Amino acid sequence: MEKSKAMKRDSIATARLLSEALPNIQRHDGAIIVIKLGGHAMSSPEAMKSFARDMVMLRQCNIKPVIVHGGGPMINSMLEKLEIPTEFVNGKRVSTPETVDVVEMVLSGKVNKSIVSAINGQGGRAVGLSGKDANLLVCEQAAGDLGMVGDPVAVNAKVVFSLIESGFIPVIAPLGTGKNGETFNVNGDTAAGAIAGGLKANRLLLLTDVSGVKDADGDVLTNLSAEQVSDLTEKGVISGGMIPKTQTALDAINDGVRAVVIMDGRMANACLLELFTDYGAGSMIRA
Ligand code: X2W
Repeated sequence: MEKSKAMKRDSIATARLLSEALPNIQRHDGAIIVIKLGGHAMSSPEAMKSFARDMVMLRQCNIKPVIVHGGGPMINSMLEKLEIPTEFVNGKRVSTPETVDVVEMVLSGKVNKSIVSAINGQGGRAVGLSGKDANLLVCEQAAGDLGMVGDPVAVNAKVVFSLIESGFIPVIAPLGTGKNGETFNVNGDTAAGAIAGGLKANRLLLLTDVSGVKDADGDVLTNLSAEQVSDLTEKGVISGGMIPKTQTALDAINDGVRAVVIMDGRMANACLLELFTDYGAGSMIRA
């Protein structure tokens, strides 16, 4: 008896919650949302399951998620097993041809397919591909002595549009193709920004392991203009590992993405919180 009363209370609260989400669901109707899922945000099977459920929920509400993933920690552990040393310069992995082989094996093989399986396990229809498929992400060698690290120079988004239009959820590994057929290792944030720009996405969500862009007192700044981001970077308030993320955001906005959100992907239902509630999550950057 007591149990059924509690269940009734919970169900009434759930129904109210769903009803309250309607204006936000309508606001994003038909929107293309690019989501960067970093390797750190894939820490446990539970986190993956919850993320996958959120993606299926978005698609069910006629919002079109496009996932670009990382997998840095998984690449590290495979390189360690194979006793191949690795180092990062300014957040990018110095990549010999041997390293790129391992990166492709880990990202396109294991990581990409585990995200696809997680989404399909929740009733979604995900299709995995990499930036090499249909020349989605054409790259040039990045400046500096980084080896086979690529900077995107062109995005051929047609394959992604056709998957979206057929009702699929594209899951993209951050590899790129060179003009002479080379394989490039692309930083996951950079790839997500370029793809969001190529799709003219309504929003880019960068799921990270920090709560957002912080001011000098350490408080999260919830709304920022591109100009404020440049200003805070000049003043040194935005620094270190946040710079590649804010730079990705500025580049994406410059390419026509409407808004970029830098947020903590470790929070349960982070994407739903951002898109379906008035509270939102993390730091939103707009033109
Ligand atoms: C990255 C690609 C994976 C990635 C790497 O080799 O680690 C470069 O650094 P996270 O999990 O998003 O960090 N590529 C050039 O970005 O993974």
